[in-house]
Order: sequence, then structure tokens, then C-alpha cells
Amino acid sequence: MTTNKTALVTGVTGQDGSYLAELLLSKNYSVVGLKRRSSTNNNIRVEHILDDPNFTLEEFDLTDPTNVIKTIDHHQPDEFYNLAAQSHVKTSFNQPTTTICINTLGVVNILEAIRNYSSTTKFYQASTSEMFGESYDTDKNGEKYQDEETVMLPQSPYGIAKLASHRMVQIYRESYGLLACSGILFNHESPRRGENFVTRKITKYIGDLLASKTDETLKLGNLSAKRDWGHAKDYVEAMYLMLQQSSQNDYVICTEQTWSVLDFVQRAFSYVGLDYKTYVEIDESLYRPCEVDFLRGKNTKARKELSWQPNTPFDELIADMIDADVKAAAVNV
Ligand code: NAP
Ligand code: F7E
Repeated sequence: MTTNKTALVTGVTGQDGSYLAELLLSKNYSVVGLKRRSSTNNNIRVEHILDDPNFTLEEFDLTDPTNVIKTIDHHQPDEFYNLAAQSHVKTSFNQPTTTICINTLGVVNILEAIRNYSSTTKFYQASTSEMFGESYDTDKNGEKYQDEETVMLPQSPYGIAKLASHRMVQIYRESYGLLACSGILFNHESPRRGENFVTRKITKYIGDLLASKTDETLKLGNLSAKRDWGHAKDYVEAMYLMLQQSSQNDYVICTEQTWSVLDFVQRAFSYVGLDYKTYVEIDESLYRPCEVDFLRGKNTKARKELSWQPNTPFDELIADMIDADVKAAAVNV
């Protein structure tokens, strides 16, 4: 089967990168997955597509401007999806400089390379609901929400770094006519979620517990924070749709529902017939210096202009993650 478009995907070894690469391959793209060098094999999330003739992996680090220029100039891609990031909010408090280097300067490197060497390339930037921080609007029923018009007041080095690159994308679009957009994605999870994000930490613990691989308690931080949690598989569809539009724009992608971390914990343990209180312990060292207390998006613009909608209810997401972790733990006993 001949392919007609080439897409470059940074962060392809991550959760979203792996799902997006799969989606683009299913649409007959030629996909170049860009990954930074590592001393050990971290291809686990893309192992199943490595043999696909339309998929190649290349070494790439977005903090290296020459490397970025050469890669983009060489491929002249139709589409470039930038999913690479230092993506952990708590880590960003301990490594603010690294976070700014990757999440802000790295994006500027890509924008400059596209502007100067491949100006017809369409560009997608992975922006985030963390940019809203402590800010929200209130609708006529008194419900709090965030959408494309909500003021952004980030509460972490991660949020600030992402907001700087978000604004850069807007500036390159408006000043130089770059075909560039940002998806403002709220939290999205899956069985491929990194193990140090709270949802996966919980579901992996449950898998290990049921396989008798742990007899320790599950240590968690702040259980009262609220998040709008969707499924990563649904969200990569939105990324693709954004680059198929005739002009580029920014979109909030979310489920419009909000749940506390405690809601997730309770439902996850109850899915396997257990009471979380027996297993969970609060560890204050896991609290953040500054927390985002409430996130609930409104996706009206994406529904209308992209015909996108989330397809995975909260309980289905939890079930998908637990089923996968229970299966993996049982296999690896
Ligand atoms: P993830 O699983 O942590 O993946 C991040 C990817 O970036 C990994 O492949 C990582 O490579 C790569 N990377 C990090 N630094 C790099 C560098 N200097 N050069 C090249 N690659 C580098 O994150 P994710 O959950 O898939 O999220 C994808 C993107 O969406 C990120 O930009 C994240 O900030 C953003 N986002 C995520 C969410 C969410 O809820 N998941 C919500 C909003 C926005 P290694 O494998 O070598 O570490
Ligand atoms: O924390 C609380 C924590 O690390 C969620 C990233 O993908 O989404 C993600 O960022 C909540 C926070 O995700 C633990 O304090 C309690 O309130 O899973 P998380 P995040 O910080 O919301 C946004 C949209 C992104 O863009 C980011 O890239 O859970 N929490 N106990 C905990 N969090 C962690 N990680 N570990 C705990 O033990």
C-alpha cells in the first residue's frame, strides 16, 4: 500500500506518541518516530509497530537546535507532532531548568526549523490544562470550567514552560503564517500511562496486589485534587483532526467531567471488590509545593469544529487500566 503523507512524531516512546503513531499508520501515513538516545531499551510502547514498513525510528533530541534543523530539513514532513516533554509536574519543581529547556526552548527550536527550512509543514504542539493553574470561569449554573478563553495562571514550572511554548506557537502562527496549532489537553490516561502518574500508580498497585507481588501499602499524596480524566486513545484522534483543518487553531480537549483523586482510588479498588482504606496511606512528601486543585474542561469548540468527542467514560477508563495491569502482573509472576 503506498503512503501519501509523512508525519514526524516526537515523544514516540511515550504514552501519546505510541497511540498517535498507531493511528497515523492506520491512516496510511509514513511515520518517523523521533526518540532521544537512551542507554537501555525503552521501545516497549512501540515494540509492536517496529516491523511496520511505514514506521521508522530515528534518534532526536529537541534541545539540540542543529539536530532539529537537520531532521526537519531532511524529511520536509507534511505534519510534525511535538509530543516530547518533561511531562511530570512534580518533577518540574525539582528540575525547573531541564523542564524549561525541553518544554519551551525545544519547541522554539522546532518552530524556527519549520519557519526557515520547511514552511509548509503543519505543526501540532502538546499544550496542557496545567497552563490554567488556579484559574477557572463559572457558567450560569455556578459550575466551574476552563475553555480556550479562560485566563491562564500556571502553578508549576511545568505549566509555565508549557504556557511559554503555547504562546510561541500562537506568535509564529500570527507573525509568520506557520500552520501551527496547540491542543490544550486535559489529563488522559491508558494502560500505557507512565507508572509515576497517579492513575497508573494506583492501577499497577492493584495488579501487583492481586498477584501477591506486594504486601506494602499504597502511598499517595493529595487525594482531594480534581481532574478531568479521559482516555489517551480518544485524545490522539483530536491531535490528528486538528492538523486536518484548513486553518490551524487551538482547542481544549477534555471530557467535561471532573473527579477527585479519591474518586479514582475508591472506584479502582471497588472494581476488584476491595476497600481502599485497607491499602492506602497518605504520604505528605508526595504533596506538591503548589497544587492545581480543580480542572474541568469545556470542549464545545472541538465538538463543533473538529466533530470530536470523548468516547470513554470514567469507569471504563479505570476498568481498561486495571484489566491491563492485572493481566500483566499475572503473566510476570
Ligand atoms: P510521556 O509518556 O511522559 O512521554 C514523553 C515523551 O517525551 C517520551 O517519549 C520522552 O522520551 C520524550 N522526551 C522527553 N525529553 C525529550 C527530549 N529532550 N528529546 C526528545 N524526546 C524527549 O508523556 P505523554 O503522557 O505521552 O504526553 C505527551 C505530551 O502531551 C507531553 O508533551 C505532555 O507534556 C503533554 N500532555 C500530556 C497530558 C497527559 O495527561 N498525558 C496532558 C496534557 C499534555 P523517553 O521515553 O526517553 O523519556
Ligand atoms: O497527578 C495527585 C497530584 O501526576 C494528578 C501530566 O500528564 O496531566 C498530568 O499532570 C493529581 C495531582 O498528573 C499522587 O497531586 C496524589 O493533583 O497523575 P498526576 P498531573 O499532575 O495532573 C497534565 C494535564 C499534564 O499535562 C501532565 O503532563 O494526583 N496525587 N498522590 C499524586 N500524583 C502523583 N503523580 N503521585 C502520587 O502519588
